Amino acid sequence: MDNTDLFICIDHVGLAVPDLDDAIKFHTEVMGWRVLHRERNDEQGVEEAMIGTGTQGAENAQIQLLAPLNENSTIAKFLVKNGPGMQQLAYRVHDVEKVAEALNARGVRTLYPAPKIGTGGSRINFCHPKDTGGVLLELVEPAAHPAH
Ligand code: MC0
Repeated sequence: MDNTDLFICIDHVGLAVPDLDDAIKFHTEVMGWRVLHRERNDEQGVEEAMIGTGTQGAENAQIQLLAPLNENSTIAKFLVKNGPGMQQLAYRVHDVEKVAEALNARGVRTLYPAPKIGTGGSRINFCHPKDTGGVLLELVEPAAHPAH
């Protein structure tokens, strides 16, 4: 299996931010992007917004702004340790279980035994940053009919 069987494209780059509204203000008013989607994910402990132009092709990567919902959130811990900045790189995949299995067989640990729910009803897992050269790599299988 080569990587074209595993990955479709870069889905998004996730940025840890202390305050979602402040970050949206910067990325829209200063950088000129638009908010494409916003949601709260209690299981992941985040309030998030997807940022982009809205006119791109479906395979153009978006920017994901991730703010912590509470101090136990992985994003809160990341902010304490590193400050605001790039927290994750997300690869879009056809089949998250198949990709996790293939990567596990190549010695890359995934964080969850089964996929969890991510942005817009997607199915997600993560590769441990210690196995990927220091990058928290998310695997995203988009929902067939994304939730808005
Ligand atoms: C931790 N490390 C990282 C890292 N987080 N390295 C690169 N990028 C990151 N984001 C490194 C630390 O520097 C440390 O290395 C080692 O990993 C252990 O870190 P820790 O500070 O002790 O933290 P842990 O072990 O408690 O948690 C790290 C872990 C966690 C990756 C397991 O962040 C996690 O479960 N992440 C996946 C879930 C997530 O990120 N959810 C928020 C986004 P040293 O060398 O110091 O030992 S939700 C999302 O993304 C959803 C909504 C979506 O897109 O659909």
